[in-house]
Amino acid sequence: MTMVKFLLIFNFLQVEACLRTSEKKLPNLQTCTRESNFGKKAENDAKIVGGITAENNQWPFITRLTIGFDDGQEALCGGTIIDNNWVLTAAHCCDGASWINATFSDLRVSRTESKEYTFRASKIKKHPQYRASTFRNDVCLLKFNEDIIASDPDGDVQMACLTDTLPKQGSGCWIAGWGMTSFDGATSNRLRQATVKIMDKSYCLLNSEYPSSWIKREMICAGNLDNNGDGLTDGGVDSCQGDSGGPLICGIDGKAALVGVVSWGNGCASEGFPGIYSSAAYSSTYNWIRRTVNPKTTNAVNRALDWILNLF
Ligand SMILES: [Ca+2]
Ligand SMILES: [Ca+2]
Repeated sequence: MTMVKFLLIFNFLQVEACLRTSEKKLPNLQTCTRESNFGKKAENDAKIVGGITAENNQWPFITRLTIGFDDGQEALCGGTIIDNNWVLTAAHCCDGASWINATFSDLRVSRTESKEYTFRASKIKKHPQYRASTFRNDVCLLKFNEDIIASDPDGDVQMACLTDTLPKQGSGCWIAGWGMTSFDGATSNRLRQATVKIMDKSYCLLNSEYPSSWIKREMICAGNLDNNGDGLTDGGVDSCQGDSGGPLICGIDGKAALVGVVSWGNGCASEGFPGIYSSAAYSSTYNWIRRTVNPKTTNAVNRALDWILNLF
């Protein structure tokens, strides 16, 4: 594999990741609250409200991001609501952005639905150790002055649950995003979802064609396992385009746990090239998210560490 291919892959995934539609629906999972995600109490004590029903608003915590650049170009990404005022997305979605709008309660891109609403991020905070050349720490937090949750009179918009638990090899999880075939919004698509299987790092390296040095410890491989036994992770049947920055959700203890963020991969549903996600559960990433959203939850040492990290 050459550097040229890497550059091509990089360019491709700057704007899109690959989603395959699936018959399998997101199951009933509980969503979370600010207190359960960022409160001082242990997560196990969290009071959980709301829930996801199969029929109605399966992805209450997803948001569609419009990324604006100084030259007038716009790009599309996904994001996940993790607090009343915060959304998590991929750092490569935030790179070079002059503004970012998030649309909530959205289903179709082309149509302005009666329930959807859009806010502009007031702060864009890339992970201080994000590296564009390697996609390391490809996570970014967006702050909103408005209360995202309270702004929905129907209660359909909710937040996903943070977790520091990585599901086991082969666990079934879900991804979603808005497929687009052009940046100008002329081509519309509904929110799509797909099921993926979580892979251990060792399984991913053994059964994929990615050079091992590309898969960093804060990344997660997910996709189809090698079901046909040829030594390579299987490709998908249907290919389509989705969004970087969107959620990788797993059911953990009945909760909709945000395990990862759509980051990069080679092509759509290619054999031997599972999708690569930034882990939101990896300890340093999980701690950075918590520190950034609610500095009060962490002690002075962690705040100092965060300050130092932000120097780089
Ligand atoms: Ca819409
Ligand atoms: Ca295979």
